[in-house]
Amino acid sequence: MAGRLSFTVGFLIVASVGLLHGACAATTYMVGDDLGWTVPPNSSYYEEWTSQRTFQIGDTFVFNWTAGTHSATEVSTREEYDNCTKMGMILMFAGVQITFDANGTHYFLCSEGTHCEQGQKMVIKIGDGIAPSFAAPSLAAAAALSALLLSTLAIFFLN
Ligand SMILES: [Cu+2]
Repeated sequence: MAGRLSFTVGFLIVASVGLLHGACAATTYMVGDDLGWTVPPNSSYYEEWTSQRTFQIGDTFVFNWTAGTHSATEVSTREEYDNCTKMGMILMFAGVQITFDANGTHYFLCSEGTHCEQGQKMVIKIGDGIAPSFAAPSLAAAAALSALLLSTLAIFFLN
């Protein structure tokens, strides 16, 4: 699989702006609960997991895996998600945490082997699932703040 990676490796701060939303009851979710982020026992497992929950701005998602190689890969479109397109922002560290600071719909899958095809994929809908049409001016400040707070993650991009 590594041969398909182009090592455009950047270090990016994954923003967590929970502090900016102090008034909200932000929740930290362990993706898949006890199962974690892995090839699920049935292909609709993560769909059911998300359908039982309502997510909001400031919520954090922890992608945990303890055995085997996985990734939390965010793809851009529903089509890519449906097709298990393994191209996008790949977070390869078990325990990676992602916090969303705006409404929107995010598509995650595992880019390893056929894990996605076996159901290791998940749609996270924040709020109404509709992203704001323009970036809020505060985002840069939020990112700067987060840089002070959070660890650095390597982000791999697939070609
Ligand atoms: Cu996987």
